[in-house]
Amino acid sequence: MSIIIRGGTVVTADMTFAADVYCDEGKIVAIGDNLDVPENAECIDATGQYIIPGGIDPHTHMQLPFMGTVASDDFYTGTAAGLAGGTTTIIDFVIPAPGQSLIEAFHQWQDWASKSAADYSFHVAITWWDDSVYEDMGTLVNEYGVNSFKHFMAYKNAIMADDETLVKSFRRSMDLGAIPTVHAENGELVFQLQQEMLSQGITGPEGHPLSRPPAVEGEAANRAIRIAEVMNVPIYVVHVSCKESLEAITRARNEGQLVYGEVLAGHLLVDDSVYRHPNSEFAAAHVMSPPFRSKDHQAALWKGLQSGNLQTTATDHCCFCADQKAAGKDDFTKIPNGTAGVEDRLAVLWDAGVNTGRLTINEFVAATSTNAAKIFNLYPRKGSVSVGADADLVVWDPKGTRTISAKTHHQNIDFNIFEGRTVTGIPSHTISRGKLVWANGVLNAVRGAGQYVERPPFNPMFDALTKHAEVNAPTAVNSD
Ligand code: DUC
Ligand code: ZN
Ligand code: ZN
Ligand code: ZN
Repeated sequence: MSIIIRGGTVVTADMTFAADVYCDEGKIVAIGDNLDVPENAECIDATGQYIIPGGIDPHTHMQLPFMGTVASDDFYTGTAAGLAGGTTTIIDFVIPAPGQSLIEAFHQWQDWASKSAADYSFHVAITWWDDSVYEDMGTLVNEYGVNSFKHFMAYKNAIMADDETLVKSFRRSMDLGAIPTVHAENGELVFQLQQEMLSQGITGPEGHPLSRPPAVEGEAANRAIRIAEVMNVPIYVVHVSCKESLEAITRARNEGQLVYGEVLAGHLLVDDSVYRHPNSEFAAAHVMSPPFRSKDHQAALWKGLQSGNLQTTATDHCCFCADQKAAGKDDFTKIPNGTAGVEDRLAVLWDAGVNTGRLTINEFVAATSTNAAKIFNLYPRKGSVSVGADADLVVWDPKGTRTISAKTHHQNIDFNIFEGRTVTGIPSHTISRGKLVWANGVLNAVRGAGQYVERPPFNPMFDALTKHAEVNAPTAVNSD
């Protein structure tokens, strides 16, 4: 099947131009004026609309076994919802159970993800250290197309990586040409503060943000960034939610360190008043880590995105329904952490970013797709509108509107953190690997159509970094 998109304006991270785009066999094969294409090509009229690269959500957790339950959106329902919202690639996380081999866990996730409707790739979490982890990291990079490793600095007594694990895994990542990423929260502080809240009789969801204040995140972000500095490895900080961690990133970038930061659509748009809501089920539905923050932090995050100190946007899509959240009704530390958003990210960021003048349309494309493709080595196959790239495209209608609601969304969750928000700017069509899967409100996601995308290691970037370290090596001080 081939598709010709006519009459639209192509928008990439660095260019805006009128052109037709022709896709065949899952690839973009021609871009230009009045393209001559086979008569049987399906034609999409994009007059008055933009043609942008499909969104890449670099942070999702489909069907994650977590905190005694399993996330309710599986790889099919979750990726299908993503396609309805213009996201054509996700990077999810393999999180080995304690003691489970990384390779075995990777195969387990591959099996679960085989029903994906959109393309997917994996970060792999390093949650403890031993010789088998060292070996398996090499296998994952060299044979399985994994070039990023995740470290949870929170979740003590579960998946928390201690400093030894961070140091050794960062060094191993550098040697392999993979990038370490961190969930930055000091897990010991969270644990102690949780005990304090419970002992004071604070058992409801309002205890969640009190046990995870911004300093807890700032400490961990700064520690991870300093460890990366000493190990001379680039680092990516996931879900930056507050000024403290943004400041740690900004300082390091200003000193020439290769540090990247991700911000969630939820953290940009939802504030911490949700935890003071009189209905504790509503508050529990917003329990995620790091928690939603006050408006001054949100303003700082927008500036971080505008200035380029934060490069990517994600969702941390990890759905739990009300009956699952109820496991923590008498103890907030047992509420499964996570909120949804894979379907809504592009629209809410367009509405709150482009429509307000905070972001240009090109910056929007960079922040929702291209930058993630570059940082995780998917570019230009993903994140671009160029000949030879995968035909993952969105026809974006800047005038279309939608009122977001759990009643109409495609995500398998009974709640939406953006409930009632009316957005202007929506995908009219989504093309995934050359197939039209979303057209004017009709979803045609195909179970199993998504493919695993390998991400090779980053030799050029790491070679450059090694040279940079040599140039900057301290020289002997002459004593006279
Ligand atoms: N935070 C969440 O809210 N859910 C999944 C994992 C995480 O770090
Ligand atoms: Zn996290
Ligand atoms: Zn330097
Ligand atoms: Zn996460």
